[in-house]
Amino acid sequence: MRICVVGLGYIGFPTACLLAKAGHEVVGVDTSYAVIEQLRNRRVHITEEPGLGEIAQFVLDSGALTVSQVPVEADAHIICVPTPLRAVPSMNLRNGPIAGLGSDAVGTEVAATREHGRDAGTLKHDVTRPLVDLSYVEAAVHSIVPVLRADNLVILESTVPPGTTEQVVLPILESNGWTRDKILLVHAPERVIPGAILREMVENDRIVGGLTPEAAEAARELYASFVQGRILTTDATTAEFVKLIENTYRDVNIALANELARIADYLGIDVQESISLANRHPRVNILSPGPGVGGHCIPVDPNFLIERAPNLTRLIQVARSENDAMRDYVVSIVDELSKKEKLRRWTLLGAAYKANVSDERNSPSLYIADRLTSLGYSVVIHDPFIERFNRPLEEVVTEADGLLLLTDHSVYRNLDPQEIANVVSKRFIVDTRLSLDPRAWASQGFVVRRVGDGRGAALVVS
Ligand code: SAJ
Repeated sequence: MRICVVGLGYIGFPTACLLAKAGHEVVGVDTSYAVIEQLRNRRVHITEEPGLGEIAQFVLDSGALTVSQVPVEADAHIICVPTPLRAVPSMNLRNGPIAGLGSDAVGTEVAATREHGRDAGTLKHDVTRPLVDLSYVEAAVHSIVPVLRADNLVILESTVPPGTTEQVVLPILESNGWTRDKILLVHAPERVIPGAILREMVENDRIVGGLTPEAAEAARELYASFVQGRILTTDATTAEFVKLIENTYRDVNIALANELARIADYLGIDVQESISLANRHPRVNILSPGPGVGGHCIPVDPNFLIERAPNLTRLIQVARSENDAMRDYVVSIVDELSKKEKLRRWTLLGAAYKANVSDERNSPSLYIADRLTSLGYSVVIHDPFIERFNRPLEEVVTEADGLLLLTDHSVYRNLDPQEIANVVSKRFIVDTRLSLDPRAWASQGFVVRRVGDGRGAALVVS
């Protein structure tokens, strides 16, 4: 089959590579001249996903994957472009749970701009623009129109609000003469986790939602060429909804863990121990607390549901607020400790939104750094995965009054507290991920504050 993959980002590029490896003739399309040039020169632009470099090199060298800045004629077109929010609404509990998406927003189109600094957390909206930015999807659909042929398969993989395939994509095709009986239109959401994209793309079950059963069946056959998991067919709007509820489920579950962390602090117990004991129950699986939820998916996708059904998403909105509020909770812990112990210089360990990736989109770390700076602290950020924060660790901790662990990169878990103790100015460490061994650090004279461990405000071993 000849397949055109539109959008060569974290989803489109691995998809194109796997399809090419499975024997298809694949043309990868991206509007970025830089990406296309790099790939034409056989240099892979996504470097950190395990296994991707090797497969990409193989399919580029063999010619199974070629690239182009514009779509070409093909049997199938797969659209994998971003669907960002115009800004991530920051729903701070202090501002009320719905912050700009309240009942007066029902039936209106809402857009958001997040304020920075002290007032971050309020959501200002411009009622003339939708919150979700579908312009990349629309542009991608328009871009394939000139090369469409009868019975082409058109698959939208981008995460979108329920109804988008039928109410946004189809009308663009219809206005160019491609009705649903002439084209096979499908939504097949990507569901892979950054850090294990390639493995999950092959092993995970796949949801395929067709505008017609024939369309779903055609897409099922295409994915079967590289997917080992089950391929389950449904209608397009259900597939859109399923993708959103998966990420919403995770957001709500993390919000519960974060709330439990604050309760545990208040009650003087250890949330980590409590969650791990509760999870021994066969039907309980609580996730882990942390400094908040980042990335381009989980803090974003629940808003697609909130926007469509503002009055029916109270729990989802409160969960978003809880997770955002966690960042301020961390700031208040650092501020309180600093005032008590006269600490001024903080080194933040980790800027990426989660362990062992270089992605800093919506990372709680950056918000926390911003807030601490605005409170007058001197802040240094370290992250071995992000070039501008990748300085020798010894250099960034030297003369720090306190260390704040925000991302649980493996390298931090393996730090030697004794070595760090020799270079810091004062020995204080706040662990927001509950990933360090508190006794090892305390034995080197550190005062250890674990967020969610209320057994004594801080652990000190003399
Ligand atoms: N986090 C916690 N506690 C946890 C788990 C995660 O605080 O117990 C935080 C992380 O630190 C991070 C954020 O949540 O800041 C999101 O990380 P993640 O690993 O939960 O998810 P993503 O955003 O990397 O990928 C998610 C995945 N969705 C689900 O697991 C339901 C992935 O499968 C999706 O394909 C991806 O979103 C996406 O593209 O939508």
